[in-house]
Order: sequence, then C-alpha cells, then structure tokens
Amino acid sequence: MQIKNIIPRQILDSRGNPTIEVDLTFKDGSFGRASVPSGASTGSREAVELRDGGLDFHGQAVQKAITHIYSVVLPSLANHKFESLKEFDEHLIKLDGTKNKSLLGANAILALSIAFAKAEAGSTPLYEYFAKQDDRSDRFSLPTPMFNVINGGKHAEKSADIQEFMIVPTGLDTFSKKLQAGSEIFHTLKKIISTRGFATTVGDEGGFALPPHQSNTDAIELIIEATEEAGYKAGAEVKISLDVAASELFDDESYNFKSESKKFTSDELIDYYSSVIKKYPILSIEDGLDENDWSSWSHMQSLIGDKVLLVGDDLLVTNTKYIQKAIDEKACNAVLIKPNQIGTLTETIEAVQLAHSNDLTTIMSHRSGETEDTTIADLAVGLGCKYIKSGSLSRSERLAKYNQLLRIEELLKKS
Ligand code: 2PG
Ligand code: MG
Repeated sequence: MQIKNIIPRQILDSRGNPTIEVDLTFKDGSFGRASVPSGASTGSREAVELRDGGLDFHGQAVQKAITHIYSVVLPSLANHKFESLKEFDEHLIKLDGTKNKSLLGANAILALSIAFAKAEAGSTPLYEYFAKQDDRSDRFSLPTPMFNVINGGKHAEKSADIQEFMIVPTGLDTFSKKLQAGSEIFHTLKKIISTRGFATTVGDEGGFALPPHQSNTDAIELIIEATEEAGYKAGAEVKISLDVAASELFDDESYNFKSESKKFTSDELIDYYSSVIKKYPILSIEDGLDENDWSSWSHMQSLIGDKVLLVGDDLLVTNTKYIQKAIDEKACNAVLIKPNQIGTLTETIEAVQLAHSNDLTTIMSHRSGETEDTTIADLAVGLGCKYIKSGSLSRSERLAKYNQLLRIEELLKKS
C-alpha cells in the first residue's frame, strides 16, 4: 500500500469539543475516514491526547496535532510502501519516538491508524479485516452489549458516585433481541423516573442521572424495577454491570462516596462490593479500586473474582505492559479495551490477544466523548470480545455502534 494523500481536520465530538478526523487515500484510490473519541475519567497512564492549550475552544483545540501530521507524518511517507497495518503503525510509533505518544499525539496516531485500516479493508467488511489481523478469520462473534442507563460520576453532575450503571441482557440469544430489551428497559426506566416527578435529562453517555437523594444501590433497585416492568427477568435474562471509576473517588487515603457522605478504605470498599453482589445480579465491577491500588486489586480478585468480572480500565489502559502485570499479580479477570488509551490498532489488537490467551474476558469500549465513527463495533466482532459498552439507548453517537452491530448481525446471518 502506498499512501497518496492524508487530509486531517478538526471536527467536534459529542460534547462539542474538538477532535481529529483523518481522510486517507492510497495510490490505487482506496479511501478510509476515521475520527477519534476522548475520555473524561482518564487513566493517568493513558497515551497522550495532544491538545493546543491557549484560548481557542478553551484550550481543547487539536491544531498542533494536525500540523504534525502535515509536517512530520506526510513527508515521511514519500515513496514508502507498507505491507500491512502493523508496518504502518510501527512507522508512526517510530516517528513519534516517545513512550506515551506525546510528540504526535495518540489522537492523531489513532485516527491515522484507523483510516489506514479502513482504506486497506476496502470492500471487505471491517470486522473481517480485523479478524484477519488477529488470525481468527472464521470465528466472528457478536458481543453482548452493556447499556449504561444511569450515568453518574464525571459524566453527569449531581448524580450517583458510581459512574456507570449498565444493563446487560446476557440471557437473550441474539444481538437484535438484546438491543430491543435494552431499548424497552430504558424507556420503562424513563417512565418510572418521570412518574416519580424527577427529571429525565441524560448525561454524556445518554443514560439518566440518578434522581436526588437516592443512593448508589437505589440506582440498582431502580434498574431492576424497570427490567421487570418491561417484562424481562432480572438475573436470568438481564444482569447489571457497574463502572465505579474509583480513581475519581480516591483522595490518596479513602474512597469518597459524596452523595452518601461515606468514606471507605480499600478493604471496606471490597466488603461493600461483596454485599452488593450477594444482593443483586451483578455481572461485573469495573475500576472498583484506584489505578495504583494494585495489592488491593489482587486481594479483591482473590475474594470475589470467582463470582463477578473485575474489569481493569484505568488500571490497565489497554497496555500489554499493565495487562501482563495484572496476569502476574492476579489483579483482575477482565480487561476494558479502548483503542485511544494506547493509540494504534496494532497495539489494541495485541492487548486483546494477550488478554484472551490468558483467559481474561474482554470488553470493547467507547469513550464518554464520542464521534459517529463505528470502528469499535467491528473491532469487537473481529477480535471476539465477549462484551461491548457504547453507552445508553439514546444519543446517536452511542447508537451508531449498536446499529453497526445490527448490520453485522445481518451480514453474518446471510453467510
Ligand atoms: C469509562 C469511560 C467510558 P471515559 O470510564 O469506562 O464509559 O469513560 O471515556 O470518560 O473514561
Ligand atoms: Mg471505566
């Protein structure tokens, strides 16, 4: 593959903040367009998202990263042929030359990586292309969606301390039935919240904020009520997943659940989770502890890892170095996969491969600031991730990924 042209541009994401979109064209005319998301509760070890600072867009503009694509990346491509996506990604990593992609910016590098993949895939469905990169050509599987129907933490003001309350229709057999269940439960939840006289405004990921004076477990009860009222069996058909995003609640001494005026040590928080999973049908707890609290993670894994998925997000930042550490220290049993935490598709694929070869469950994930790009849907199918989280059942940047999975389901049925 020889690249003929790259056009990077600044567009706006779902929060109205600038992000990068790249158009990439090969000499043979193949074309790929990609845009990248952005997190709010970010892990401190994530690859660097390059932003301009200064006054434009409150410091959030990405013109520097775009300038680097013109001044550093484009000149390096003259007469260069790439045999594979891996070669292209390695070229970008070398050009950047830093450990955390701080020169070119992981936002610029990932946009280039995805645009290259789309151009190379051409008319081949993207999930098939990704499966080939992972040598798993014929083993496509549709992930089960985790719908974030109540948003808290950094994604919704004056809501729950826990960042995400997700419904996971594990007991239904097709993706379209799971999506239908999600939609019906979401609308039932809306009706329940509204009937009680509370606002049904949605947060960054399209889920409702928790009504005032309700606890984090009240949120779980509310979801169970909506599930049953919508005609589904909580537990047997629909489970609940939590993303605590605990690094955001940790102040170096204790975990602060402000809405309940409670403080927990690591051990007390693990006890709290033990009681929650005894009472409710919980499938997974993501970032239950701070990203640097490794020994407590291992302790938690030894106590409740056989009952629930313990998912590392900020802890692992889609980086094989930290995934390997988690394997060595038995720190968790599941990995959240966010391509922009690491910055290239090749490294994302390596992270999934390492997780799978060590029996860790993988969850492909969006970010709280999203675009209309649906690549994560194809990645989840092509790489065989068991779950995907792409937010709630409202806001098109969230639904775009679920809708892409409907299309893939249709294609897979035909073949
Ligand atoms: C998370 C994500 C996505 P953010 O913590 O898992 O839901 O949030 O993109 O803000 O890091
Ligand atoms: Mg998370």
